Amino acid sequence: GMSAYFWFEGIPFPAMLYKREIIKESRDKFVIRDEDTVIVTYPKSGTNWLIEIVCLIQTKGNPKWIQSVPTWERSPWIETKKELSMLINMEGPRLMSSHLPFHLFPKSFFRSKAKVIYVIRNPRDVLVSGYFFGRNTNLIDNPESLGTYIERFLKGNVPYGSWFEHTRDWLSMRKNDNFLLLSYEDMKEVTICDFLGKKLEPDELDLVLKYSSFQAMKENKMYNFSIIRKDVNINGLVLMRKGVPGDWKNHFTVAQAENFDKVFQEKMAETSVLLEDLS
Ligand code: PPS
Repeated sequence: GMSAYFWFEGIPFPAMLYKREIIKESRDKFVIRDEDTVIVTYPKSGTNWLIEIVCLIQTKGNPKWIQSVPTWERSPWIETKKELSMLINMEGPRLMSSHLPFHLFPKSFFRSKAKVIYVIRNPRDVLVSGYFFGRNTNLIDNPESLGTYIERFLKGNVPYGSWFEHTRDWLSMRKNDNFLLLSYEDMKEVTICDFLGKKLEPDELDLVLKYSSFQAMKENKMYNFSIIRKDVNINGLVLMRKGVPGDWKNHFTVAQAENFDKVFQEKMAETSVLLEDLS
Protein backbone atom coordinates (compact mmCIF):
# COMPACT_ATOMS: atom_id res chain seq x y z
CA GLY A 1 0.00 0.00 0.00
CA MET A 2 0.91 3.66 -0.09
CA SER A 3 -0.19 4.45 3.45
CA ALA A 4 3.05 6.24 4.28
CA TYR A 5 2.22 9.00 1.77
CA PHE A 6 -0.29 11.76 1.40
CA TRP A 7 -0.92 13.03 -2.11
CA PHE A 8 -0.97 16.71 -2.99
CA GLU A 9 -1.58 17.91 -6.57
CA GLY A 10 -0.53 14.52 -7.93
CA ILE A 11 2.65 14.28 -5.86
CA PRO A 12 3.23 11.72 -3.04
CA PHE A 13 4.85 13.13 0.12
CA PRO A 14 6.09 10.95 3.02
CA ALA A 15 3.65 11.75 5.82
CA MET A 16 6.31 11.44 8.51
CA LEU A 17 8.16 14.52 7.30
CA TYR A 18 5.62 16.70 5.50
CA LYS A 19 2.30 18.39 6.07
CA ARG A 20 -0.21 19.30 3.40
CA GLU A 21 -0.84 22.77 4.93
CA ILE A 22 2.86 23.58 4.84
CA ILE A 23 3.31 22.50 1.21
CA LYS A 24 0.35 24.75 0.40
CA GLU A 25 1.70 27.62 2.47
CA SER A 26 5.11 27.36 0.76
CA ARG A 27 3.50 27.61 -2.65
CA ASP A 28 0.88 30.28 -2.00
CA LYS A 29 2.23 32.50 0.76
CA PHE A 30 5.99 32.20 1.19
CA VAL A 31 7.73 35.28 -0.22
CA ILE A 32 10.97 34.71 -2.06
CA ARG A 33 13.10 37.86 -2.28
CA ASP A 34 15.24 39.09 -5.18
CA GLU A 35 18.51 38.50 -3.30
CA ASP A 36 17.72 34.84 -2.40
CA THR A 37 19.38 31.74 -3.85
CA VAL A 38 17.49 28.45 -3.97
CA ILE A 39 19.03 25.01 -4.51
CA VAL A 40 16.43 22.83 -6.20
CA THR A 41 16.79 19.11 -6.87
CA TYR A 42 14.92 15.88 -7.23
CA PRO A 43 15.89 13.89 -4.09
CA LYS A 44 19.26 12.07 -4.15
CA SER A 45 20.73 14.23 -6.91
CA GLY A 46 23.50 15.87 -4.87
CA THR A 47 21.58 18.51 -2.90
CA ASN A 48 23.75 18.38 0.20
CA TRP A 49 26.93 18.40 -1.84
CA LEU A 50 25.85 21.61 -3.58
CA ILE A 51 24.77 23.19 -0.26
CA GLU A 52 28.28 22.51 1.06
CA ILE A 53 29.90 24.01 -2.06
CA VAL A 54 27.73 27.17 -2.03
CA CYS A 55 28.36 27.71 1.70
CA LEU A 56 32.10 27.31 1.17
CA ILE A 57 32.02 29.76 -1.74
CA GLN A 58 30.36 32.30 0.57
CA THR A 59 33.17 31.92 3.13
CA LYS A 60 35.89 31.76 0.45
CA GLY A 61 36.86 28.25 1.49
CA ASN A 62 36.92 28.84 5.24
CA PRO A 63 35.30 25.69 6.77
CA LYS A 64 34.31 27.27 10.10
CA TRP A 65 30.65 27.84 9.12
CA ILE A 66 30.05 24.41 7.60
CA GLN A 67 31.74 22.75 10.58
CA SER A 68 29.73 24.55 13.24
CA VAL A 69 26.22 24.99 11.82
CA PRO A 70 24.03 22.09 10.61
CA THR A 71 23.21 21.91 6.89
CA TRP A 72 19.49 22.53 7.45
CA GLU A 73 20.16 25.80 9.27
CA ARG A 74 22.58 27.08 6.63
CA SER A 75 20.17 26.24 3.83
CA PRO A 76 16.71 25.55 5.30
CA TRP A 77 14.09 23.57 3.38
CA ILE A 78 11.20 25.58 1.99
CA GLU A 79 8.69 22.76 2.41
CA THR A 80 9.04 21.72 6.06
CA LYS A 81 7.35 23.43 8.97
CA LYS A 82 10.25 24.29 11.24
CA GLU A 83 12.52 25.46 8.48
CA LEU A 84 9.89 27.46 6.66
CA SER A 85 9.34 29.53 9.81
CA MET A 86 13.11 29.85 10.18
CA LEU A 87 13.29 31.22 6.62
CA ILE A 88 10.42 33.66 7.12
CA ASN A 89 12.33 35.22 10.02
CA MET A 90 15.74 35.24 8.34
CA GLU A 91 17.21 38.56 7.23
CA GLY A 92 19.52 39.38 4.35
CA PRO A 93 20.17 37.25 1.27
CA ARG A 94 18.98 33.76 2.12
CA LEU A 95 20.20 30.39 0.91
CA MET A 96 17.50 27.71 0.89
CA SER A 97 16.85 24.24 -0.48
CA SER A 98 13.86 22.52 -2.03
CA HIS A 99 12.87 19.26 -3.69
CA LEU A 100 9.55 20.73 -4.80
CA PRO A 101 8.35 20.10 -8.34
CA PHE A 102 7.88 23.17 -10.54
CA HIS A 103 4.11 23.41 -10.09
CA LEU A 104 4.34 23.40 -6.29
CA PHE A 105 7.20 25.89 -6.01
CA PRO A 106 6.53 29.25 -4.27
CA LYS A 107 4.58 31.41 -6.71
CA SER A 108 6.47 34.50 -5.54
CA PHE A 109 9.65 33.15 -7.10
CA PHE A 110 8.25 33.65 -10.60
CA ARG A 111 7.82 37.37 -9.94
CA SER A 112 11.31 37.73 -8.43
CA LYS A 113 14.91 37.93 -9.56
CA ALA A 114 15.98 35.24 -7.09
CA LYS A 115 18.40 32.63 -8.36
CA VAL A 116 17.74 28.92 -8.71
CA ILE A 117 20.44 26.28 -9.11
CA TYR A 118 18.95 23.00 -10.32
CA VAL A 119 21.04 19.83 -10.14
CA ILE A 120 20.34 16.80 -12.30
CA ARG A 121 21.93 13.38 -11.84
CA ASN A 122 21.77 10.20 -13.87
CA PRO A 123 18.30 8.97 -12.86
CA ARG A 124 19.53 5.38 -12.63
CA ASP A 125 21.94 6.51 -9.87
CA VAL A 126 19.20 8.65 -8.30
CA LEU A 127 17.07 5.50 -8.23
CA VAL A 128 19.75 3.31 -6.62
CA SER A 129 20.55 5.99 -4.04
CA GLY A 130 16.83 6.34 -3.23
CA TYR A 131 16.42 2.57 -3.03
CA PHE A 132 19.07 2.20 -0.33
CA PHE A 133 17.76 5.29 1.44
CA GLY A 134 14.23 3.83 1.39
CA ARG A 135 15.37 0.48 2.73
CA ASN A 136 17.03 2.11 5.73
CA THR A 137 14.25 4.50 6.70
CA ASN A 138 10.57 4.06 7.33
CA LEU A 139 9.52 7.00 5.17
CA ILE A 140 8.17 4.68 2.51
CA ASP A 141 7.02 1.07 2.37
CA ASN A 142 10.22 -0.89 2.28
CA PRO A 143 10.62 -2.04 -1.34
CA GLU A 144 11.19 -5.81 -1.29
CA SER A 145 13.53 -5.70 -4.27
CA LEU A 146 15.21 -3.28 -6.64
CA GLY A 147 12.83 -4.51 -9.35
CA THR A 148 9.82 -3.39 -7.30
CA TYR A 149 11.44 -0.04 -6.66
CA ILE A 150 12.21 0.46 -10.36
CA GLU A 151 8.54 -0.09 -11.16
CA ARG A 152 7.50 2.47 -8.54
CA PHE A 153 10.11 4.97 -9.72
CA LEU A 154 9.03 4.71 -13.35
CA LYS A 155 5.41 5.34 -12.31
CA GLY A 156 6.35 8.22 -10.02
CA ASN A 157 5.14 6.40 -6.90
CA VAL A 158 8.13 7.59 -4.87
CA PRO A 159 8.68 10.68 -2.68
CA TYR A 160 8.26 13.87 -4.76
CA GLY A 161 6.78 11.96 -7.68
CA SER A 162 8.16 11.33 -11.14
CA TRP A 163 11.82 12.14 -11.84
CA PHE A 164 10.89 12.64 -15.49
CA GLU A 165 8.23 15.27 -14.79
CA HIS A 166 10.32 17.02 -12.14
CA THR A 167 13.24 17.34 -14.54
CA ARG A 168 11.18 18.19 -17.63
CA ASP A 169 9.22 20.92 -15.84
CA TRP A 170 12.23 22.55 -14.20
CA LEU A 171 14.23 22.45 -17.44
CA SER A 172 11.63 24.74 -18.99
CA MET A 173 13.46 27.50 -17.06
CA ARG A 174 16.86 26.76 -18.56
CA LYS A 175 16.98 29.82 -20.82
CA ASN A 176 16.36 32.21 -17.91
CA ASP A 177 19.27 34.28 -16.56
CA ASN A 178 18.39 33.49 -12.96
CA PHE A 179 18.50 29.72 -13.54
CA LEU A 180 21.65 27.57 -13.50
CA LEU A 181 21.55 23.93 -14.58
CA LEU A 182 24.27 21.73 -13.11
CA SER A 183 24.85 18.02 -13.23
CA TYR A 184 26.12 15.79 -10.43
CA GLU A 185 28.50 14.23 -12.91
CA ASP A 186 30.04 17.58 -13.81
CA MET A 187 29.90 19.84 -10.72
CA LYS A 188 31.96 22.90 -11.57
CA GLU A 189 32.80 25.27 -8.73
CA VAL A 190 33.85 28.04 -11.13
CA THR A 191 30.50 27.94 -12.95
CA ILE A 192 28.74 28.29 -9.60
CA CYS A 193 30.97 31.24 -8.59
CA ASP A 194 30.23 33.01 -11.88
CA PHE A 195 26.50 32.50 -11.51
CA LEU A 196 26.54 33.82 -7.93
CA GLY A 197 28.78 36.71 -8.88
CA LYS A 198 31.61 35.65 -6.55
CA LYS A 199 35.28 35.94 -7.42
CA LEU A 200 37.55 33.48 -5.62
CA GLU A 201 41.32 33.15 -5.76
CA PRO A 202 42.71 29.81 -6.95
CA ASP A 203 43.80 28.84 -3.42
CA GLU A 204 40.34 29.69 -2.10
CA LEU A 205 38.79 27.50 -4.79
CA ASP A 206 41.11 24.67 -3.74
CA LEU A 207 39.74 24.95 -0.21
CA VAL A 208 36.16 24.83 -1.51
CA LEU A 209 37.03 21.62 -3.34
CA LYS A 210 38.85 20.13 -0.39
CA TYR A 211 36.09 20.73 2.17
CA SER A 212 33.26 19.67 -0.16
CA SER A 213 34.88 16.37 -1.12
CA PHE A 214 33.04 13.14 -0.34
CA GLN A 215 35.57 12.26 2.37
CA ALA A 216 35.47 15.69 4.04
CA MET A 217 31.67 15.68 4.08
CA LYS A 218 31.61 12.17 5.48
CA GLU A 219 33.67 13.45 8.39
CA ASN A 220 31.66 16.66 8.89
CA LYS A 221 29.35 16.07 11.84
CA MET A 222 27.25 19.11 10.89
CA TYR A 223 26.03 17.21 7.88
CA ASN A 224 25.87 13.69 9.20
CA PHE A 225 24.75 13.85 12.80
CA SER A 226 21.03 13.32 13.48
CA ILE A 227 20.07 14.85 10.12
CA ILE A 228 17.53 12.06 10.00
CA ARG A 229 15.33 11.64 13.07
CA LYS A 230 15.67 8.41 15.04
CA ASP A 231 12.10 7.33 14.31
CA VAL A 232 12.71 7.72 10.59
CA ASN A 233 16.13 6.10 10.45
CA ILE A 234 15.66 2.41 11.16
CA ASN A 235 18.76 0.64 9.93
CA GLY A 236 21.68 2.92 10.71
CA LEU A 237 21.24 4.88 7.48
CA VAL A 238 24.41 6.31 5.97
CA LEU A 239 23.78 9.49 4.01
CA MET A 240 27.25 9.53 2.50
CA ARG A 241 26.77 6.13 0.88
CA LYS A 242 29.07 5.89 -2.15
CA GLY A 243 29.12 9.25 -3.91
CA VAL A 244 30.11 8.10 -7.38
CA PRO A 245 28.56 8.26 -10.84
CA GLY A 246 27.55 4.92 -12.34
CA ASP A 247 26.85 2.80 -9.24
CA TRP A 248 23.63 1.70 -11.00
CA LYS A 249 25.78 -0.67 -13.10
CA ASN A 250 26.42 -2.73 -9.94
CA HIS A 251 22.70 -3.15 -9.32
CA PHE A 252 20.61 -3.12 -12.52
CA THR A 253 20.24 -6.26 -14.61
CA VAL A 254 20.63 -5.83 -18.38
CA ALA A 255 16.87 -6.19 -18.83
CA GLN A 256 16.17 -3.58 -16.13
CA ALA A 257 18.60 -1.13 -17.74
CA GLU A 258 17.04 -1.64 -21.18
CA ASN A 259 13.55 -1.13 -19.85
CA PHE A 260 14.63 1.99 -17.96
CA ASP A 261 16.28 3.44 -21.07
CA LYS A 262 13.17 2.81 -23.13
CA VAL A 263 11.00 4.73 -20.68
CA PHE A 264 13.63 7.49 -20.51
CA GLN A 265 13.59 7.92 -24.31
CA GLU A 266 9.79 8.11 -24.33
CA LYS A 267 9.46 10.57 -21.48
CA MET A 268 12.43 12.80 -22.21
CA ALA A 269 12.09 12.97 -25.99
CA GLU A 270 11.25 16.71 -26.09
CA THR A 271 14.15 17.70 -23.83
CA SER A 272 17.77 17.68 -24.92
CA VAL A 273 18.79 15.58 -21.92
CA LEU A 274 20.65 12.42 -22.86
CA LEU A 275 21.50 9.59 -20.48
CA GLU A 276 25.00 9.49 -21.97
CA ASP A 277 25.61 13.05 -20.79
CA LEU A 278 24.95 11.99 -17.22
CA SER A 279 27.78 9.53 -16.69
S1 PPS B 1 18.74 14.14 -0.28
O1 PPS B 1 18.47 13.27 0.87
O2 PPS B 1 17.71 13.97 -1.31
O3 PPS B 1 18.89 15.54 0.08
O4 PPS B 1 20.10 13.58 -0.89
P1 PPS B 1 21.14 14.36 -1.83
O5 PPS B 1 22.06 15.14 -0.97
O6 PPS B 1 20.43 15.08 -2.92
O7 PPS B 1 21.92 13.17 -2.52
C1 PPS B 1 22.61 12.17 -1.80
C2 PPS B 1 23.63 11.54 -2.73
O8 PPS B 1 24.71 12.48 -2.97
C3 PPS B 1 25.95 11.86 -2.61
N1 PPS B 1 26.93 12.87 -2.15
C4 PPS B 1 28.11 13.13 -2.76
N2 PPS B 1 28.67 12.63 -3.89
C5 PPS B 1 29.90 13.10 -4.24
N3 PPS B 1 30.57 14.03 -3.54
C6 PPS B 1 30.07 14.56 -2.41
N4 PPS B 1 30.74 15.46 -1.71
C7 PPS B 1 28.77 14.12 -1.99
N5 PPS B 1 27.94 14.41 -0.94
C8 PPS B 1 26.84 13.65 -1.06
C9 PPS B 1 25.54 10.88 -1.52
O9 PPS B 1 26.56 9.95 -1.28
C10 PPS B 1 24.28 10.30 -2.14
O10 PPS B 1 24.53 9.45 -3.25
P2 PPS B 1 24.80 7.86 -3.17
O11 PPS B 1 24.85 7.40 -4.59
O12 PPS B 1 23.67 7.24 -2.40
O13 PPS B 1 26.13 7.70 -2.50
